[in-house]
Amino acid sequence: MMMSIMSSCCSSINYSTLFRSSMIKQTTSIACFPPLCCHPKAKRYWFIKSRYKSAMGDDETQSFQNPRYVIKKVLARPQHEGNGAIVRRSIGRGELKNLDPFLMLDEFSVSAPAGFPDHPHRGFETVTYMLEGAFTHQDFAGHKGTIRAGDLQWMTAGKGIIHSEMPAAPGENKGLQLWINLSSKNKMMEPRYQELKREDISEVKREGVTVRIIAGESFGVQSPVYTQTPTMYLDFTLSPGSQVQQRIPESWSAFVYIVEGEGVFGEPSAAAVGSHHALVLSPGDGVEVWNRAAKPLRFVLLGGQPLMEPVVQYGPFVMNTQAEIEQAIEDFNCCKNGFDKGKFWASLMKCEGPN
Ligand code: FJE
Ligand code: FE
Repeated sequence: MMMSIMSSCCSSINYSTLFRSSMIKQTTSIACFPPLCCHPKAKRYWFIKSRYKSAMGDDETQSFQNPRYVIKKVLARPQHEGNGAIVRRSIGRGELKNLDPFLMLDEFSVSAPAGFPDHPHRGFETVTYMLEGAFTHQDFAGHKGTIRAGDLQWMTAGKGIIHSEMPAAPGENKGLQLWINLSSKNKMMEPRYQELKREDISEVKREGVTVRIIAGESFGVQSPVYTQTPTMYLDFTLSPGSQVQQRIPESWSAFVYIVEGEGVFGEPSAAAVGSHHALVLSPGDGVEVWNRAAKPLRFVLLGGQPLMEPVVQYGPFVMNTQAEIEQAIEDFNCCKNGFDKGKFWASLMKCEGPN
C-alpha cells in the first residue's frame, strides 16, 4: 500500500516523505455501536437522583428515563504526530477505534516549529476547537485563517482538501481536533468550512454551569453549525459543587473528554475521573455530571448518530471500501477528482504546476 501511495503520476515530489509516511497508517474496521443493554444499577440510581437539584441543559424535564452511564474509560497518553507535534489521542487509539460516527479525538499541544504541514483529507470532517494560543491553516484552494482560544473551525473535507495546520502564537498552542465520519452519500461532496469566532459561540450560564454550544442544542439554545452527520458538541465548565443534566438523543453514540479538573459522570456513586480521560457512555436519553471537587471541571460532551456503514481508513482518507481508498490515493497523487488544485498550490506540494 505504501508503494502505491508513493508512486506518483506527477513528475516531481518535494513533499516530506517522512511526514507523509507517519501520517498514513491503515486501519480497516466495520463500524459498531455499544450493545443496547440495561445497567444493573439503573434502578437504584433512579431513586438516589431525586435528592439532587441541578441545571438541566435541555428542557424542563427533571430526570431521564434511561440515564446514560460510563461503559468505558480510556486515558489519552501523549504521542508524537505530524511534524514534532504532541497529541493525546482518545478516540482512534487502539482501545477505542470504533465509536461510529467518530473517528478520532486529539487533544494537541504544539509549539513552533512543530505542526501539521501539508497533508490531504477525504471522506470525513475535521473539527478544530482552540483552547489556548492560536493555529493558522492554509489550504490548496486559497482558504486561509487563524483560529484563537475559543474559536472553532468545522471543515467538511468531502472529496478533498490539502492543507497545513501550524501553530501561530508563542509557547504552547492547545486545542481539540475531532474527526467525524461522513456517510457514503456525503463522502465526495464539495468541501466546505464553517468558522465561528469565540464570540459567535453561544454560552449559557446557569447554577454554576457554563456551556458553550458548538453543535446541537443545550438549555434551549441551538448552534448555527450545520452537521452533515447529526452531531452534538458541548463544552461544559462546572464550578465546584455544581451538577448538570444533558439530554442526548437515545440511540446516538456519546462520549465525554475531560479537559480540566475531575468529575463524577453518569451515576452519583461512580468514582471521580480526571483530565485527559475519555468516557464512553451507554445508550440512553441523557447524562448527569457532578463536580464534587474544589476546582472547576471542564469537559466536552460529544454525541453523534451512528452511520452503520463499513469504514476503511488509510490515514487521512476514510472511505467505505478498499477500492475507494485506492482511488483516493491515485486522485491525491495525480491531483484529480477533488485534489485538482494541488497542482497549482505553491506550498510544499508534491505536484508541479503546468510549467
Ligand atoms: C493527520 C497524523 C496527523 N491530529 N490535531 C496523521 F497528525 C494528522 C493531523 C492531525 C492534527 C492536526 C491538528 Cl491541527 C490537530 C491533529 C492529527 O493533521 F491528518 C494524519 N492523517
Ligand atoms: Fe488536517
